[in-house]
Amino acid sequence: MKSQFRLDIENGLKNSPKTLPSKYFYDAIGDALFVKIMHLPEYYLTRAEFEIFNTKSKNIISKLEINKDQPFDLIELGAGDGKKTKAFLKVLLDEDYNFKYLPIDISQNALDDLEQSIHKEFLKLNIETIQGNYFGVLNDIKTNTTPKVIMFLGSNLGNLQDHEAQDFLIKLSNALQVGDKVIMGLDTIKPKDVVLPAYNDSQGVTKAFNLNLLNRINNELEADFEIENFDHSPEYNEETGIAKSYLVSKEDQEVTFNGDNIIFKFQKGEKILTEISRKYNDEILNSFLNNTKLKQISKISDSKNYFNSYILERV
Ligand code: AVJ
Repeated sequence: MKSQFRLDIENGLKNSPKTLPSKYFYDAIGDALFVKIMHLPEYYLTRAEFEIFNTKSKNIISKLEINKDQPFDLIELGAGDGKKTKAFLKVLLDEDYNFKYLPIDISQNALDDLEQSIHKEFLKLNIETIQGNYFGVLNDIKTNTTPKVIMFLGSNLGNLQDHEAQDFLIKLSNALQVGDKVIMGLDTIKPKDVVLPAYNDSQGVTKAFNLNLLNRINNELEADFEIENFDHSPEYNEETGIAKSYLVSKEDQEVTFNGDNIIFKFQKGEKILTEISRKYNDEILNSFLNNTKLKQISKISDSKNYFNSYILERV
């Protein structure tokens, strides 16, 4: 039987135009490259969101209206290295909130590192890691009535197409009980000269991150992509707020998947869409929340207004 990975990749390459799902960026090499991306001078997103948690966690916590006597679950979707969350956890622990931290990530590798570092830095913290994708996890948390705060940071929602994001928000809303909260970190729509370099850094880390997907396919699906025959090419539309990353074929070429003898043809200049990074404003977020029971109750921004932490309540 074909693995989900193989099915998703082969189906994406049968599409026209060709696509590859960005969730497969994150193997061990992809995880490491993404950590590098978060430290790049051009990649403003992580710094801006970190600034919010580093300077305004108390403000965020006050908006969550948590009763200190009532234990709650702090569930983080796509936790990654947890750098921003740790600034938040520290304030919660200092202020004696009674909670369990449940980071969820697609990468077991990232979760293991996070769990280790959390144990070192926060001796008292009750943590339970969960490997999986967000959609699966939303089903699992539905049955549990412990009050919840869901963290969905890093503008990860931006990786979804608009209809998928709306579908995700409906599922999220349905998985929560009245009064539960969501902390949603979203990149703001801003000019091209700020956004594009974040996806096309001068050191070529983002290019390596994008091309690593082809390496992963070669390694795990016995394909023969010639990595040097593809270029990294990001685009950004200021009006819609949508950034897209492509891999562009530098020549007419064929790639064989030796596992099951499928051949894909690429034309010179042909683009494969590998990632969408949508940016948000209040209006777009609110329109996506329209069909849900989630309401925006607060918005906290960094000093440059590059990034927003939205607090949503399940009403
Ligand atoms: C983690 C999905 C928010 O889209 O900005 C960074 C991933 N891709 N550089 C983003 C990413 C290229 C990132 N997200």
